[in-house]
Amino acid sequence: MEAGDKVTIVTYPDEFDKDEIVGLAKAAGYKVEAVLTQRRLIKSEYGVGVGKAEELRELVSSNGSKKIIIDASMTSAQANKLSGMTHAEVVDRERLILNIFAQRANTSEAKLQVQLAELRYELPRAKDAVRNSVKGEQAGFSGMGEYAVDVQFRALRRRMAFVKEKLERARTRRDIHNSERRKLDVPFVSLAGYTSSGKTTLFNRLTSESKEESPKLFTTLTTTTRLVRFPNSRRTVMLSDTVGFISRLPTYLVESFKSTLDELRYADLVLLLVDASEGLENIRIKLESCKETLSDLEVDPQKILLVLNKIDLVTDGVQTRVDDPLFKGFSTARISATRGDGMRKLSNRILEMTQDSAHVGHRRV
Ligand SMILES: Nc1nc2c(ncn2[C@@H]2O[C@H](COP(=O)(O)OP(=O)(O)OP(=O)(O)O)[C@@H](O)[C@H]2O)c(=O)[nH]1
Ligand SMILES: [Mg+2]
Repeated sequence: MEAGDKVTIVTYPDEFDKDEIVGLAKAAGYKVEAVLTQRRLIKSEYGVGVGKAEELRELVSSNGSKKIIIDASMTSAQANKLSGMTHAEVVDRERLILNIFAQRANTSEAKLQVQLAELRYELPRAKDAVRNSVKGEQAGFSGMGEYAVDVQFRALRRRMAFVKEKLERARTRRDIHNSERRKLDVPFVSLAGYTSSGKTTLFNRLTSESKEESPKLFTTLTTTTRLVRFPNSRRTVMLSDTVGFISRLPTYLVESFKSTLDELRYADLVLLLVDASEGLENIRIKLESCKETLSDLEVDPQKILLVLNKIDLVTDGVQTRVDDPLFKGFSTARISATRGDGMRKLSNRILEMTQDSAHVGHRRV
């Protein structure tokens, strides 16, 4: 994928969706030329309606877009048809997220996880191609015969088994590593939250690390774990920073990153970060999506501390915001990870909430 490519986006007529898909396109390094909206995506032959497909053809030829991003999951047949009509490459939401992950993966485990996700993306599309080639339509792998498509499909399956095995080995290594660390009798605290909520910024502040923080979505892909020492306390905790969440993330992508996200499942405490400076509607959508992912991972809600971050940007009364019914039922703390507001209170809450899992005296650190 060439960074800097001009793209035209089609998304739903909704501010949240629009901002998010533009953010994703920018995170992939594209230059967004135009954003069109449509109430329904992926229903028809071209994904978008015929009228919209014609409008797109005109638009991309005049604004020079090399790619069209469709904010939904398309079949390969739809993508091929739309691409044929508009002479631009068609990238669906899943493919876009995969592209970002592929660019960011910088450890061997993350690379394997991305490979697995890519294979999971390709497989149903290869199945489609087999089905269509049987029907004589041959969408997907254009020009291939039934036999060739079948060979391709089998190759994908074999490759998938191979990647899974390698990941399994990486996971075993991680498990051994984790159980070694567990012997230290130090509580495990994991950062979680929507992408760009400030997890790495808080991690860096608590651990004096300098991992990359950026307004781009999905800056962090691999898990980093460090020991945190608190001033005025003899206790320490292990803190992990990991991949962020996003709404409408296909399950197989979450699945592919399971070993990374497993940190959350075994954590004694999860710090769920929320960007409190956004509009309440955005906060609600993102919080719901985080809650869903955490419950998929079977994280006990009792172990969650909701951390309202970026309060330095909140202008309309921090207290009213904190008291919003949205956050009811959660233990909350408010901070500014960049300015350092609320850090002492946060540290105390972390110590309080991990007290039972700490074994002061047995500590060997
Ligand atoms: N104003 C303000 N900006 C913040 C604060 N915390 C983080 N940011 C900014 O928010 C952006 C995202 O921060 P990151 O720490 O990279 O967010 P993340 O949650 O690790 O994001 P991913 O790794 O992409 O999931 C960066 O530009 C930070 O500088 C804060 O308390 N106040
Ligand atoms: Mg990060």
